[in-house]
Amino acid sequence: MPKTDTATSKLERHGLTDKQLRAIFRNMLSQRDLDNRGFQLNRQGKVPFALGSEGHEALQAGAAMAFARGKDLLAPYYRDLGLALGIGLSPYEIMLSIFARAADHNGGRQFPNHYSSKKAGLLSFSSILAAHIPHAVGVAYAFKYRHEGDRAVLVTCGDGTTSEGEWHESINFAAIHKLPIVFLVENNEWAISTPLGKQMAQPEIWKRAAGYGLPGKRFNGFDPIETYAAVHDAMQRARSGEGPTLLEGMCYRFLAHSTDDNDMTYRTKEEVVAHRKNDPVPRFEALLVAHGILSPAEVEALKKDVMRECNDATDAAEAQPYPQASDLYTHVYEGAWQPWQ
Ligand SMILES: Cc1ncc(C[n+]2csc(CCOP(=O)(O)OP(=O)(O)O)c2C)c(N)n1
Ligand SMILES: [Mg+2]
Repeated sequence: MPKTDTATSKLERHGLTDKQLRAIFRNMLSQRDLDNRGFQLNRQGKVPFALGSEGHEALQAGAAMAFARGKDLLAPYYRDLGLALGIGLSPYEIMLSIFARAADHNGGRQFPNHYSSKKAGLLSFSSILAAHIPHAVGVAYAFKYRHEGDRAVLVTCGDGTTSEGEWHESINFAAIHKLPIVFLVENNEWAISTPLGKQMAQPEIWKRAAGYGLPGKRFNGFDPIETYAAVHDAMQRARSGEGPTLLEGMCYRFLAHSTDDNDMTYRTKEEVVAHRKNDPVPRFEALLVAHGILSPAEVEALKKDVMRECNDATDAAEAQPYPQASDLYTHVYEGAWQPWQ
C-alpha cells in the first residue's frame, strides 16, 4: 500500500514515531519466535521448561516503550519476555536463561524465563507469585528517599496474582507514601486452570485502585499503542511525584500455561479459537501496512530477520557450557565455606 499522509495522519499514535512503531512490531514478532523455540526445545528434550507470552505481545511491547532506559526499574514476572526484550535484553540473553548456561546473568541457576539484568534495570525475581511486588515497592521507596525524582518502577503481574496478600499490602503501602511506581496487571483471564470468575467476585481489577486512594485504568492490551499511552502517562505521573497508578491490560493466554500444562483439560478449543480472531500480531501488522509505516515486502524481510536472529541466538546459547558443579555455592555463602564441612 502506498504511503499517504492522509492514512498516516489518521493513526492515533500518542507521540510514537514510525521507528518506535516498527520496534514494537519487531519485539512482537521476536516474542512469537522465541516462544515457539522454547516449546520446541522442550519437546526435543533440550530444556526442562518453557512458557510463552503469546497473547501478551502487544501489551508487553507497548509497555516497554514507556520505560526510560538507564533510569527506570522493571520488576517483571515470568511471562514478561516482551518486556525484557523491550527494555534491551537480546534474544541471546533470553536463550542463555532458557538453556540455563553459565554465561546467563544468573549464572544459569535461575528458573528458566526468570531473566534479570543489572545493566538493563531488570530486577531478579522468584516464581512465588507476588513475592516481587514488595521488592518493587522497596525500590520505589529508595528512589523517593534518595530524591531520584526522575526514576520510576514498573511492576507487573497476572490477574490471579492479585489475590495474593502481598499484592494488596504493596499497593496500600505505595499509595500511603505516594511512591513512584506503576502496578501493571496483565489480565489474560486464567491463572493456570483457575478462571477469573473463580478468583474474584468483582472482575474489574482496576476498580480496586479506588479502595487504596489511587487512580486505576483498564485498557485494551491487544493494542500496543493504547497500552503505551496508558503506561507512559502512569510512569510520567510516578516520575513527577504524584504517586502510583494501577493499570489493567486486557489480553489472553493463547498457549497452555507452560510446557508442563495441558490447557485442554480445563478450557475448550473453541474458546481459544474465538480469542485468536483478535490476535494482536497480525492486527498490528495490518495497521502498520495500512498506514504505510511498513510495506508488505518490509514486513516479510523483518520476519525473516527476526527468525534468523532467533536461530542464531539458539545456536550460540546452546554452544555455551553449563555452570560448573563447583560453583554451586558461589553467591550463596560468604567465602569458601561449604555447608558439609
Ligand atoms: C504463591 C504461589 N502460589 C501458587 C503458585 C503456582 N502458580 C504458578 S503460576 C500460577 C498462576 C498465576 O496466574 P496469573 O497471576 O494470572 O498469571 P499468568 O500465568 O496467567 O500470566 C500459579 C497458581 C506460585 N508460583 N506461587
Ligand atoms: Mg492470568
